[in-house]
Amino acid sequence: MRVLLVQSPSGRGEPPVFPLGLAFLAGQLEGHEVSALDMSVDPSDRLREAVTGKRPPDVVAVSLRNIDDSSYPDTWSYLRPFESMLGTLEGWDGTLLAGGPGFTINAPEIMRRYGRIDAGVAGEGEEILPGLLNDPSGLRRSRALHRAAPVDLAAIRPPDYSILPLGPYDRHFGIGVQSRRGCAFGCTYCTYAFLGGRAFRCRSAASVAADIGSIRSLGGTRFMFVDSVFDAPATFFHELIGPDPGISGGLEWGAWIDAGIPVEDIDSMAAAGCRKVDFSPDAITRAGMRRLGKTGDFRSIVRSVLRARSAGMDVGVNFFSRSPGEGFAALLAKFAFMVSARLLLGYRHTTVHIGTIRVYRGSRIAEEMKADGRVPGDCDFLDPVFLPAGGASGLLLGAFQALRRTRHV
Ligand code: B12
Repeated sequence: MRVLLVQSPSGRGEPPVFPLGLAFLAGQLEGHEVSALDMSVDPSDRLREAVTGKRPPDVVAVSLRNIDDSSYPDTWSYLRPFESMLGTLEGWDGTLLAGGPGFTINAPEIMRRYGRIDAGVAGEGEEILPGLLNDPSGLRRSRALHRAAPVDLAAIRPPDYSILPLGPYDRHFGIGVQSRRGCAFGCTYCTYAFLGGRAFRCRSAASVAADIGSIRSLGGTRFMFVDSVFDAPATFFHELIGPDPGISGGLEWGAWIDAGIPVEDIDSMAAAGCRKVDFSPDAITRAGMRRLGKTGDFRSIVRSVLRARSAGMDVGVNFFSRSPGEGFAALLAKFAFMVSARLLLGYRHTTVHIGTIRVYRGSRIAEEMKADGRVPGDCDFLDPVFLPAGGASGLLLGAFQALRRTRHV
């Protein structure tokens, strides 16, 4: 069977992200003739040529990674380029399968909106896809939405990083490595538990090290753990970064970590080659963090940021402009943190992002908003719903965004 794996286009010039989900799928497709295209990197002619050429694919398996960029107030929709990509497939008579994180969050609505999708998979595709490929013509126009259960990570084969050249991805974010799925933290706005389950499922440290070895042997120089919180669970974290076998094999890497991480663990990460850490406290007050379902406090953010910078890492910190239980004073504190951290700890090496909560289907906030009538009970959140800052906070944020736009022109 000829299978073409396609990452949906971003539709604008932004740094591309290696299609790790497709690499995992490719790893399971032994016996098939597999090729891949990333529409964010390859011009759309390549897809047209592939489907109109002498040996067109029997199946196109498209990964819809993003729905929108969750930016407020100027939101970029990735569905428009996705739709024009579907147009490119007109005239091709094969089976179109869709999946991916963006797809999974809003699978029923996306299936309804885009009639060209023959069948969709919400969830992890490794176990279900090989079976679906046994009878692709049976899937043609079936319009079936398959819900895939979380896979047994010990039973699947490793991702195939050779599906695409790594160069375009390596120089931006680095290549994605996944050491676990799911998330045991119950942050109210987040989709990760919806996508991967409410507990961490860990791969073996040896298979993670083998992935990093593959990246290195394919010429990659940097990687990034795509895991929700790299330092949890602690035993697995220590197994990964422990001195033996040593995780990075000389490559630089980055990860998201919890601000409550013991500081010695930050040092161990630096010793293991980590060059970038990101924190998402999201709120700045203890009460605000609890309302978002988070542990931690401001002191632990400061302590961890300082330690990471003194260990030589770049640091990113993410906040929301408005989060439940926080008002104007908290927003001022976030700006004060942004300015002081960047000026005192290195402007280029310390980034602080103040974003807006984009409410997703499957998150706890979405359910609360339906229950208390802030959105209609049948709201699917595919067209973006935000929790923007209002009043004085909204004005301050608007002024900051305007200033930033002038600086970027
Ligand atoms: C890591 C990550 C990043 C990293 C990527 C780093 C890297 N080097 O890879 C960074 C920080 C760069 C990033 C950026 C962005 N991200 Co991001 N990211 C993630 C995260 C946490 C993991 C993605 C991942 O690698 N998963 C691991 C792979 C193995 O899983 P997968 O892709 O889901 O694939 C599996 C299944 O989906 C399925 N599958 C996938 N494709 C297909 C196709 C078929 C046919 C089938 C059958 C199955 C199938 O099988 C695969 C294997 O199980 C997800 C959240 C999450 N938990 O998924 C958000 C997520 C994908 N990101 C999201 C967003 C919004 C963005 C940005 C737009 C943010 C921004 N404002 O800039 C950008 C877009 C960048 C771009 N050009 O695409 C959203 C997308 C949904 C949406 N809101 O539109 C997510 C879901 C987070 C969220 N808010 O809910 N991201």
